[in-house]
Amino acid sequence: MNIVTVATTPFTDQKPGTSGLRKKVTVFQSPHYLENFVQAVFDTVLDHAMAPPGSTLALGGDGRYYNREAIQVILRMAAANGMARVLVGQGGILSTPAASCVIRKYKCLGGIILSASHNPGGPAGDFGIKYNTGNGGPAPEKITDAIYARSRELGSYRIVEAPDVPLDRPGTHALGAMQVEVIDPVADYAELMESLFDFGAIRALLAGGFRLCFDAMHAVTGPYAHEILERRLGAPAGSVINGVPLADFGGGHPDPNLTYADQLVAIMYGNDIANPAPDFGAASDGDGDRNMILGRHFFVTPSDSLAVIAANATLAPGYAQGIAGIARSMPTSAAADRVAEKLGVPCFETPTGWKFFGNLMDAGKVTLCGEESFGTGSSHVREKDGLWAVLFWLNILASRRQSVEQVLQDHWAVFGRNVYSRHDYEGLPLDLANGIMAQVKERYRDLPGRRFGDYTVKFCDDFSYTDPIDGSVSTGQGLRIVFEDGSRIVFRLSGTGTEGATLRLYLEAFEADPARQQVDAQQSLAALIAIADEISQLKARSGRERPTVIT
Ligand code: VG1
Ligand code: CO
Repeated sequence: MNIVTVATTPFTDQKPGTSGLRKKVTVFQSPHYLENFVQAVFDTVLDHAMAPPGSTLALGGDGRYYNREAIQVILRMAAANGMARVLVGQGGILSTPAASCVIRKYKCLGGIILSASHNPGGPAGDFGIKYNTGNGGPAPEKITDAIYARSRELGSYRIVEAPDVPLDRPGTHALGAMQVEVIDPVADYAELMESLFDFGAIRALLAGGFRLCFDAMHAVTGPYAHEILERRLGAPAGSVINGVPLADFGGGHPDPNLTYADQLVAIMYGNDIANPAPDFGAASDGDGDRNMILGRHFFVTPSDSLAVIAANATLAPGYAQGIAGIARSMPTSAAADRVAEKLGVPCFETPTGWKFFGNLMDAGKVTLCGEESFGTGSSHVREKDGLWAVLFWLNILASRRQSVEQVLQDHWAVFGRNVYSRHDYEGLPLDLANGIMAQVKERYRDLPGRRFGDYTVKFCDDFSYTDPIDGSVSTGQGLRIVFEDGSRIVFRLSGTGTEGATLRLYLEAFEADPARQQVDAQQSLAALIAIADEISQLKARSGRERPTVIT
């Protein structure tokens, strides 16, 4: 088979963000764009050489528009770069956590995951690509920086000339000297889930009339949820909605939050006496790594979800021995810290993005990790894992025999409540967003010690992190304003968007008084919201009356 070396010129914008390289589909479709980035990945991880003999790569994506075309290109380039074998999900599909599972189980050199996660898809939507290392986790900054550097000097890429590999049925195919194994994308993952959770107890819960609704949002988790929730656990057919993956997610925004998962929210907050809302609701995102947990008429913030899972971890067989520690991203609330303290295990605070958890999990320092952005996971893989979180919750509910709301009330009664919310201002002009961040930083000089009503500023900083395992330092990870009582305001610019800038405002206040724990979060946080606006002048400067999304 013919290996061709194609001359190319570098693109200057192939810097991976919070989670891989994300651009408009049209950008990825422009000549050489995808190929350049893939060659930069191979050059970096293979150190500009060919793959070592016997190397296996895992490959799959969330099925969004351009997934199939990109898979074929990557297969041809993998063959040309000396890969011995590629494990590719049937139809080119692998959820992000399933890809992580496959990389680990089959001891792959690494994996390439095609996804722009929660970003919309379709011809006018977004596409994304990221590299995961042999531990199954997203490449750390050291590697993504090297990929970016390589992309800026690239003069050519290697690809074989060959027809498309048939991907719609499991089987093995030769592509030059490389073997392509088309694998069932669900089987390995489902088996791993059965090893962690008490499927018998969950089956009994569901058989007893407990009703659930899982919204796959026409994204990748449809087949996983049908197999695990309906087939293996016996939830009635129809418990999984929007379960057919579509290349454009049915025109929706596959982000499991109260705004975009509106169909599920309507079901869970329904008031029809003849047809009461289900006991449990959940949704997942484009690539299956995020989760939203709902009870009947009740929303669980992702920060609380992490804390509840930690506090109840030993109820699940896979965690019966207890947890080694917890890690959370900086903007995530400190609810998990309180649980860690009670359990006597360490809690780490990392920058935003799952890639910062990998070293801690590899070193055995933490078992559970979480982000406020609907991400929860554990060391069973090295990605956040949407269905895993859903199963953990079902396991907890099956053991405790309480409603979701009761579980939270009990939790807050013991640990207090970290009232939390995130306000996103999407699609701001880049200069404007940078200007607002600069303005906040400028205020740093006179903020410490200043009083705003009941709140006095204790300190403010630009969060930076030194990885306790490899000593690498990440700076500029979010502007924190922390008050004497531990309440916080954080400003941060998103690193996953493809249009303008998204400014995220994170708000957290601690409420120890059970009588006031029931108050709506936006009400409890009203004073902090006003302080954030006073400091940043966000509303006046952006001309926006309210955030695009509140979670
Ligand atoms: C967002 C979230 C972050 C998450 C990242 C990837 O990043 O805030 O917590 O790790 O998305 O999630 P940013 O930079 O836009 O705030 V996923 O499910 O899109 O891979
Ligand atoms: Co995702």
